[in-house]
Amino acid sequence: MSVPPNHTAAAERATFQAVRPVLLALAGIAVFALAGCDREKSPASQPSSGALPGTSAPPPPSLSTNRPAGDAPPGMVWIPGGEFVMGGPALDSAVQQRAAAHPGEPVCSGLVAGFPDAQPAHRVRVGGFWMDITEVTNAEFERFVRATGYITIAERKPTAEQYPGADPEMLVPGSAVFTPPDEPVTLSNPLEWWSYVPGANWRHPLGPQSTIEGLENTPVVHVCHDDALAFCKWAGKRLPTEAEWEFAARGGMAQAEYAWGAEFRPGGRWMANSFQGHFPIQDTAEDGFRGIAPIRSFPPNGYGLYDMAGNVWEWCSDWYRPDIYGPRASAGVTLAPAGPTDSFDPDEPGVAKRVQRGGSFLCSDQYCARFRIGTRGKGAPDTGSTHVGFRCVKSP
Ligand SMILES: [Ca+2]
Ligand SMILES: [Cu+2]
Repeated sequence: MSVPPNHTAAAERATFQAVRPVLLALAGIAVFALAGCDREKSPASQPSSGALPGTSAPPPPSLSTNRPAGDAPPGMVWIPGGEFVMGGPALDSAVQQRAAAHPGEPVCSGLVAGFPDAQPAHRVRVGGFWMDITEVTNAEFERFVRATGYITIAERKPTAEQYPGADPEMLVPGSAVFTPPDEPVTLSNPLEWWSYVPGANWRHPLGPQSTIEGLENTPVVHVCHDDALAFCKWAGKRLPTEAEWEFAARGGMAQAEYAWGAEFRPGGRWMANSFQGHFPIQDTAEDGFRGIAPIRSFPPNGYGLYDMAGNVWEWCSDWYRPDIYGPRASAGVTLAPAGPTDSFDPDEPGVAKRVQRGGSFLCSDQYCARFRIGTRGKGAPDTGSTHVGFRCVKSP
C-alpha cells in the first residue's frame, strides 16, 4: 500500500508484507498478509523464487466466446470473453499534486507512482467462462466443509519442520487480523495494524470469541490460496486467471478507471466497500460498512458481478511477478495468459506469491487504492487474512 512520499530508502527496502512463515519466525510479532496493500517498487532486477510446487504447463487456452446453451450454473453468470486492454491504471494527477504540495501527508504511493506492476496497458484475449456472481460466502464455505471435512490452513497447527527457527509458542493455529491502533501511525509499518491472532480462522474471523453467526451471506475470509483450490475442486470449478478476472471486472467497459465507470462516486453514490477516514485508525464507514459487507450490498457491474472492487481481495490462479506486462505489450495480443511459471515479489524476495485482485474494505485513496481497476495484489499461497476471500469460475 502506501507510505509517505518522503519515506527513506531504508523504508523502501523494508518488508511490507510478512507472511505466515515470516510471521511465525518473528515470534510475538503480529503481522501481515497485506495482500497488495503495500507499496510497489519499480521492477528492477527480478530473480525468481525458484521451483514452485504445482506449476505445470497450462492446457492450451480456449478462446471460444460461445455461450453454452441452457441455464447458467447456479450462482454464476456468463462472461463472454473477447479482446480487451489489460492493466495500465491511470496516474491520478489530483493525488500527485496533493502529494507534491503536502510532502508529509500520507498518500497511496501506488497512485503517485502509477502502479508500476500493472503497467503498461496491453491487449489480451480471453475465452468465455462462467463466473460466480458473488464472492464465496460463509454459508457456501460451510457446505463445503460439512461435505468434505476440510480443515483450512489457519486451523492447522504449524509445525517446526514447516517453519524452522520459529518460536514454539508461535506455532499455534491462527491468522492475521486487522487490529487498528488507537493513535495515528506512520504508514510504513503494517505491523502497526495487523496481528497474528491465535484461533482466528474462517469460523472466527476476529479471533476465538468471534463468530460467523448472522454472517452467512458475508464473504468467507481467512481462506488461503490452498483452501480456495480445495473448495474449487469440490465445487467442480476453478480460480480465475488474472486476465479472466480483470476482463470480468471491467464489465464490458473499455479502460475505465473503476469497475463501474470513470467516477469513484457517480452521483455521490458509493459503488464499493472501501475505507473512509484516517487509515488505519478510524474507518468512518461513510459507505455504510466498517469492515466486511454482505454480498450484494453495492451495485453489480456491467456483467452482473458484485464486489469486483473492494470488500475482500480475491485469489487468482496466476503466480505473481511485477514485470510480466512489458513483454506482453510488445508481443501484440496475448492469448488467454495464465501467468508466469515462477514468482517474484521485490517486497519479499524468496516468498512465492499468487495474484489477488480487487482490493478490500481496507483500501482507501490514502493508503492502497487497489479498488482501482487494473491494479494488482499478491499473497503467499498459505496465507489468508481478515480481508482475503475468493470467487470461482468454470470453463464451458
Ligand atoms: Ca467501508
Ligand atoms: Cu488495499
